[in-house]
Amino acid sequence: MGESLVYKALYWAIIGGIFTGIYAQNPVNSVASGCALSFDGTTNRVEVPDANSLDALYELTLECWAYLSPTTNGTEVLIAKWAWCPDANWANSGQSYALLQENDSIIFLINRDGNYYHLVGWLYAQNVIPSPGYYHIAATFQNGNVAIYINGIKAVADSFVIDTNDPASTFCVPSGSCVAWCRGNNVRIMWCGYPLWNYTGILRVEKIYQGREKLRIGSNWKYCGGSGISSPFAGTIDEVRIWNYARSQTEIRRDMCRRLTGNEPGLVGYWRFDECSGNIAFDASGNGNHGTLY
Ligand SMILES: [Ca+2]
Repeated sequence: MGESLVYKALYWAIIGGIFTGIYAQNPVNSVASGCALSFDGTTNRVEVPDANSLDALYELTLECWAYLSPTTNGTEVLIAKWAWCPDANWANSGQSYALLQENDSIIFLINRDGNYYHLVGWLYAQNVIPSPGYYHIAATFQNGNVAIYINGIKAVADSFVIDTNDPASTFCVPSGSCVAWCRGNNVRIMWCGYPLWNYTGILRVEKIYQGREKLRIGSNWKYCGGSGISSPFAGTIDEVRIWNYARSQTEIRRDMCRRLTGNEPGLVGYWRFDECSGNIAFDASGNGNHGTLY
């Protein structure tokens, strides 16, 4: 899509006081949120260059506010450091972590090995977007223990450890070159290009690949058959925060309805989207992870 300054100016949506509704539910330090970013579901996205500060290894928390509707156009990306398909040079790409929406579900992905779907843990929080509205979404990872919080309440918690010999585990996705083992409806570990259906033992995604892919908000990038947008988000996103440790529910609830100073320990990326114009989303964490709007 061609872009113009006018287009970029219109790209910002003024959303005053979006935390008001949640305030009644979670009365903790609520403040007006300033501006938010409105994504068109086609090409809009924020791209942040890869940086060591955005690499997680054993712990991570992703957070944002978003206006979500229970019906999506397939999978839509909230936050992703992820390329669906390998490019010509894996050194500049890879899959690390992603937070997605798919209809009324939120999905948290961690890739242990970085290459195309090589041992990816999926955590599903299902039926958590019952109606259109603003939601606070948080996902935490700690040595394979994972959780998703909706509006500060833990919606699902599990681990990316599946014992294929456990009767509770099932071989669940025999599709194409990608296969997966599942435990219940909430956890899946997937591998592409490997006969996982023959695997017996323990599958474990206990750490995160430190890839060289950009961080993107509102889309990830695909290299399948060339460059292009994959899984673009339609809706509004605000207050994106990335932490280098797994935050507790207490911490998530304490801070979800207030502006951070940016100096909080472990905060490695913090985008308030309060510039309200222009094409740069500044990182308020002090790590210089500024994003560009497209
Ligand atoms: Ca904001």
